Amino acid sequence: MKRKAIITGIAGQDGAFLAKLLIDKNYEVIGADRRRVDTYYWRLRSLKIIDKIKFEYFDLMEESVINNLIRKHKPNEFYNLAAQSFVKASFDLPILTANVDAIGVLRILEAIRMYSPSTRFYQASTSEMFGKVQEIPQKESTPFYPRSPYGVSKLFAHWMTVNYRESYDLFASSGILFNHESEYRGSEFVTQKVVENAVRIKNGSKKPIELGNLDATRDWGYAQDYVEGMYLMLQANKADDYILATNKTYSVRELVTLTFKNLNIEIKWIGKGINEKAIDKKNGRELVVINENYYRPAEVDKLIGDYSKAEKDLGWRPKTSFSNLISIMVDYALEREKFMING
Ligand code: NAP
Ligand code: G4F
Repeated sequence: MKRKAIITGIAGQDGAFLAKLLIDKNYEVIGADRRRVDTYYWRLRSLKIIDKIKFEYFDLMEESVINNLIRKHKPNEFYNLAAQSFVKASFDLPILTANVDAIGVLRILEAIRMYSPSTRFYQASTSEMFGKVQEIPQKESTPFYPRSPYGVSKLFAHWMTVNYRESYDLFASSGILFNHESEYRGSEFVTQKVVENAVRIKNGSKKPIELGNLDATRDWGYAQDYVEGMYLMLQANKADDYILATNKTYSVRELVTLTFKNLNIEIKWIGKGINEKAIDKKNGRELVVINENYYRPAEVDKLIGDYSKAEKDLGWRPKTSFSNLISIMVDYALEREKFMING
């Protein structure tokens, strides 16, 4: 018998990589999502797995759909990757974010408890829950201090996952994942925004990249490595919470410098605060300027994760360095731009 897994958010970055991993392991994969548009599935198409997935309509706001989905399939594993995942947007959409990212997860846990208590559940928790960090590096035992409606909502979902594990003996694990990026990252996140716009500049665009806080530092890994960790969490002997991270951190400024270096453009930083900018060392052209609209009402300044528990219990460790990650993203963006220009 094939094992069956439901993946919510299957059309997103992690959903696509996880679906590929499970299909390669001969799982029956049910993709739970809320649209039926060709362009929506570009990641699944690019990975050549779209024909191997069965799709079901799903929205984290829609309780009856969640109940029916779990009652119908009673999957071996349920990976909840769906979320309003953009931190900046959560300041403008706090109620929607809480409804989707917090209560939505409770809807799934309740459905599993009622209709399929042997289903193993994975919750996509986040380093954003550490927010104003109380310890460096952050471990599973580090106290949380979220700094955005997104972080607060995810923290509710995290504790609900722990609570259902302890109260009802569900196999419910929470993966506290630090930032992970890839060629499939959404364009609103800073790595992809920098990579795509730097490639356009390389190809002749005169428009400088507008960014917010350059001082924020993130522990950036490669998404393909991280979905392996999700899978391992649900194969373990017992459910638990695990950090997946690289234990290295870089600033947004360093991200920009490295991206342009990959495109053979050497940059120089000049000015301070909102007047800081990056210029091309060769000709003085402006490449990056600050736009205050990209600042957040409250910021998470320094994220760096300790993944030693995942390494010890699951045998997981990150395989891709930050510089390899940026090379992968730049190469893919260059190819895509070529395709867009030449057809
Ligand atoms: P992503 O690319 O933004 O994918 C999120 C998916 O969730 C999208 O397919 C989105 O569909 C779907 N979604 C949004 N609202 C929904 C709703 N109400 N009902 C059903 N589906 C909905 O995110 P990702 O980077 O793959 O991240 C996967 C998960 O890990 C998310 O929960 C995220 O919060 C969490 N996480 C990510 C990172 C990271 O660095 N990538 C780190 C820690 C945790 P639409 O396109 O229709 O909106
Ligand atoms: O790329 P970001 O938008 O990612 P952020 O906020 O760290 O959230 C991502 O990682 C979380 C894990 O920690 C996930 F839970 C979440 O779902 C998402 O995947 O921003 C990274 C940093 C921030 O400090 C931001 O202020 O980059 C800074 N930044 C500076 N200028 C910018 C920009 N971020 C964006 N998106 N756009 C800018 O122009």
